[in-house]
Amino acid sequence: MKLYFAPRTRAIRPRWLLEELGVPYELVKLDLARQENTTPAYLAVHPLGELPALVDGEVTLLESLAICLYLADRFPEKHLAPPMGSAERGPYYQWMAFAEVSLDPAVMAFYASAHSNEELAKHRTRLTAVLDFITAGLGDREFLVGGAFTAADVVMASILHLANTLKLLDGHPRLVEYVKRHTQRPAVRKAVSG
Ligand SMILES: N[C@@H](CCC(=O)N[C@@H](CS)C(=O)NCC(=O)O)C(=O)O
Repeated sequence: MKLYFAPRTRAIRPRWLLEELGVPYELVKLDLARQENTTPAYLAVHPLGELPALVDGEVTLLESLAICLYLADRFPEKHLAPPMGSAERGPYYQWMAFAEVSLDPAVMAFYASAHSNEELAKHRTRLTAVLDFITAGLGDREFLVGGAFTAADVVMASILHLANTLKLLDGHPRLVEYVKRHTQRPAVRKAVSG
């Protein structure tokens, strides 16, 4: 299995998950500053020249969320996804999708973009509603789904970590705790190294 990767990108999410799974994989590092993601060789893997991409035998996969869903199911014995058809499978899909489709854009609205005060207030209202929903969903639990760490925590904590770095989690102390707890995992240290 080959993961195309660059530091400080969404490729950290599948790399973190691969480290949690503890399965062998080849890390192919691309230097974005040197535009190694626009070579014909990489464009043959990912036509948009974006990271991450995963190649697993005959399967080439794009989109960090799809790669995380695929990897967690690919190794069911590692228990990083609730069993297919179980009651926890629904909330697992919900949190995976909510993190990517609702939280990520609400955070990215504050990342390196210029907005009028009016736009900023709109983005802030939206982000607060999104963060309130996650806080309520998490309740007093350590993990998003059931009583165990899953790939949903990898995706959610990765995005919340960026939000925390941008100081967007003030007022959501439970989420700050959640990010701190999960980003201290040994797999994260490996995923962000080198
Ligand atoms: N929705 C895609 C987004 C992929 C994406 O935009 N990746 C960025 C890094 S986070 C990238 O490769 N940008 C290319 C560049 O900066 O030149 C995913 O989650 O995989």
